[in-house]
Amino acid sequence: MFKLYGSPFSNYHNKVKLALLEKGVAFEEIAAGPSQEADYLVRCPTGKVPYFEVDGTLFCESQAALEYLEEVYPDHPLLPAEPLARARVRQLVQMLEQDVELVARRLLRHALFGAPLDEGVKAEVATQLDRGLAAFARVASFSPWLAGDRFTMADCAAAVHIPLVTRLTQAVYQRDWFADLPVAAYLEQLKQRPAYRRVRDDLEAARAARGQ
Ligand SMILES: N[C@@H](CCC(=O)N[C@@H](CS)C(=O)NCC(=O)O)C(=O)O
Repeated sequence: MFKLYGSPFSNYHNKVKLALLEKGVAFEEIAAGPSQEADYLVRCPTGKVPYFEVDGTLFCESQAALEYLEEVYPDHPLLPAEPLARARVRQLVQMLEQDVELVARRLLRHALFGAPLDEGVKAEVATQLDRGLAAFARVASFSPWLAGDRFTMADCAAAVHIPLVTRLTQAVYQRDWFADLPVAAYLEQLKQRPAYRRVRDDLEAARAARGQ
């Protein structure tokens, strides 16, 4: 049984959960971390969420989990069959995470928890988002899915990262960096998928339980 440790508040946790649900893989979801405590770091070396356990072996990094799931559970594929098409899906995931999500993440403590935000950081993030989103827009097809006519692991990433990036940037700049992309229709189409609805419903329930 695949064990998913983390929290429905984590977009990276939800990316893996969405892939598990899309593929129909049985899994156990266990509340955990993040933490820099020594006993947590033994289980998850980054101290982040999510992390995973398969037959007693622990590992972390959401993309490693998606690749593992794809190899072990080839049914309901989240990668195309053809190697170059696979490379283009992986390119989308990496660009979205490295050049968009990780950049916007620098706003998170301010946008969600009211921590101070340095004006220099604010300006730097805006510049990097302009570049990151422009690059992403050059390769994302939205026809109707990110990499074409099949739902892929790039959509597992986009489904959870786009709403967070939108939330963070709206809070800090009152600007929608996705305005030139068909993101509203894309998110609407995601809602037709039971796996995505389950991930969203679990997040809403967790927020309600916290009074958010
Ligand atoms: N590259 C990691 C990123 C995981 C990540 O950033 N998780 C966040 C929550 S969404 C976290 O645990 N943050 C706490 C921290 O950075 O200490 C992955 O793909 O799993």
